Amino acid sequence: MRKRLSVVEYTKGILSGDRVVLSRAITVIESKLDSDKVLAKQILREILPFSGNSIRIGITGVPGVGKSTFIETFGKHLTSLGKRVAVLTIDPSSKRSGGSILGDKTRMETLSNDSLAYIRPSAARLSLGGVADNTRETMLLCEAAGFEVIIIETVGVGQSEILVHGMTDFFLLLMLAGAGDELQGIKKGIIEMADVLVINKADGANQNIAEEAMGTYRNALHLSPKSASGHITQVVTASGLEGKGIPELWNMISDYQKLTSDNGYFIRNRQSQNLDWMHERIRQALESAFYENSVIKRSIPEIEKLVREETELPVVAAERLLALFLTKKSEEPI
Ligand SMILES: Nc1nc2c(ncn2[C@@H]2O[C@H](COP(=O)(O)OP(=O)(O)OP(=O)(O)O)[C@@H](O)[C@H]2O)c(=O)[nH]1
Ligand SMILES: [Mg+2]
Repeated sequence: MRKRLSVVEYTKGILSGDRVVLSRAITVIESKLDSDKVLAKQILREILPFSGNSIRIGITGVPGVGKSTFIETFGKHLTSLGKRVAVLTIDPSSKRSGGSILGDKTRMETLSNDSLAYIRPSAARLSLGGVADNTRETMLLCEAAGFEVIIIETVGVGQSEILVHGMTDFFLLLMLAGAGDELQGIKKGIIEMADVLVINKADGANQNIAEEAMGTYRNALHLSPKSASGHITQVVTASGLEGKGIPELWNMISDYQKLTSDNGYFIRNRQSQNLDWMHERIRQALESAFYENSVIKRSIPEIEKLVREETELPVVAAERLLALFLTKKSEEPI
């Protein structure tokens, strides 16, 4: 294990924008060692007053939709405006292979060589919930290090986009124009979460069907209720490859930031995201305390048997186990 710095060294390094120290602090956050968990909390507590000063943008879309290419172009546009940009990824497939992460790094080569940009893929081999916790904390460190735009990328194939939506201010869904039913393949809930639908790869021979798809989605969204933010979901076309539509998207996001700051939604949303995060942590901790409790571990097979055989109602069985947990917990370390 690489030598750890002191809390003061991490804090100073991060606040001065030292990206080597930032990376090392993120490694502490991602570590599973108990000593690192303590250290991570200390660092986070120190930098917390300096965090939050950014716009957090979630970007999702199915594999191959062009996320990496888009983020590279979008990120370059932002750095050309003098903005400091951090790109974090939540990769539900990172358990499968480290290869996709490497691939992403190389694809975002121009951006990763930009002195105003910082790219950090998520640590592999963690549960999705664990990765999400790390990403939230990493985001706070990046903000304290002076990054003004935080982009969180995830592949839209499961739960991860819901997690990303729950930790960002603005949610961008990249889509492809396809033949046939334009709405197929994308979960309805995800479309409803989006602040903007971007029909990507609107270039070359694709341009026309992208415009058509835009019209179809605009019609489909026509009846959607207005979001609590006061912003109306937009549908646009773009090309990450050619840079089309990119400056317009950034303008839209800036307008959104202004609108929601003025009407109070921006801060309210962040407050409720923080509360959700806390309650989620409580749920996770209670659940693992329950299932790791030795009394529960011993009793579960027997009670499960009763439920399987229908000699006990599932609800009653659950209550029995919970009662066991609550009465025995003082005797058992949890
Ligand atoms: N024509 C066109 N092709 C694009 C565009 N953006 C990306 N591509 C191509 O689409 C393919 C996938 O692009 P990526 O940026 O890697 O897509 P991704 O969504 O990050 O893919 P995963 O990381 O696998 O989920 C590559 O071959 C790109 O060159 C675009 O705007 N126009
Ligand atoms: Mg990618």
